[in-house]
Amino acid sequence: MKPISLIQFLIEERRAGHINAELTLLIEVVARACKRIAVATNKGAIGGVLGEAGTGNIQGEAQKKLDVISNEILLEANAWGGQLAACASEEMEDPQPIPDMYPKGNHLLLFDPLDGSSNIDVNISVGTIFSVLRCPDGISEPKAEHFLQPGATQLAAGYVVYGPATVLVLTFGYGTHEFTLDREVGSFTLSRRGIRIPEETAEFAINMSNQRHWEAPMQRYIGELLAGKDGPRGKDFNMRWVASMVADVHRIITRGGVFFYPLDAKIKSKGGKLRLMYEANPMAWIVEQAGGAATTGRERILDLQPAGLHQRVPVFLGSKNEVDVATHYHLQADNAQY
Ligand code: AFP
Repeated sequence: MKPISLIQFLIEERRAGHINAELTLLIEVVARACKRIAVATNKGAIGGVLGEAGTGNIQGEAQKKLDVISNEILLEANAWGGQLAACASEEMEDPQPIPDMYPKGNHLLLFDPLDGSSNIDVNISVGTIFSVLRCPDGISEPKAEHFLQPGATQLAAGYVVYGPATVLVLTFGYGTHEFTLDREVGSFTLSRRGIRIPEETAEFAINMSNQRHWEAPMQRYIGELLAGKDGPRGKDFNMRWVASMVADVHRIITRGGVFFYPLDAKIKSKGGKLRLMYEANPMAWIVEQAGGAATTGRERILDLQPAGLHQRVPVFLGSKNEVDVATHYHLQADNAQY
């Protein structure tokens, strides 16, 4: 079968009325920027891109050099692209306006420029996560409040994994699709169309070192998985944890599984670990469009009304049946019907 390039796929989606011309170009610009980030990450130590940048971000985290480089690549590419009214990043406190010298568009772009950056120096897969929203009508200088739209209103969501292969996964609300970077040609090529996540799974991902801090329903749920076939679930479960959400989610998109970053006593005051606008929302939509589910343990993530640009939430996502069981245990504990 003749390979289908990303631009060909986007033009097909446009002809099908799933996306418009502006969104087609915007995704092309983001994909091109991610190709440049792939080149930078692949260089590793010989590119001088490893290690700390010596600066901190709005999350109070020490920035890695590649956090800063990836952020700048995405900002620069999208400044002149012409499709955006503004963008927002995990690495910046406030939204970034489009410089006046460039034409503006009516889209808002949010991104985590390099997810899993604590894994960079040890050469484990990292990635970029992005989400596209519509800029509210009549708003020429978008502020943070204009980005606070529920995940269900996203126009596009995607991530790129910089691993053994560089892979882009994308949704516009018409299924979830995967593209692999053909380094010889320099373009993303469709490698899987209409991905489906199996509803059943025997593989879970969670940072077990936080177990003592978890809520009781999470202790119960994971306890039952660990009890295996002799326990109430009657089957054995295996565990994986990469500590790069993009890599853990890509494994689930590829072979099923369930991923948790629950609320725990350590992060309760922050509302969770993962960021709603540029981690949870895009990943939730990608997973749902592939037949999976995504909740906070109590609510569907895509229905949440965001309260802040850098808001954190608990995340349960992946194979539907396991997300349902874990969510049911939390609501049961809260005496609410799921
Ligand atoms: P960094 O980007 O700071 O490495 O954080 C990665 C992340 O946001 C997400 O990708 C992982 O799932 C999660 O944090 C890992 O958290 P732990 O370090 O607590 O395992």
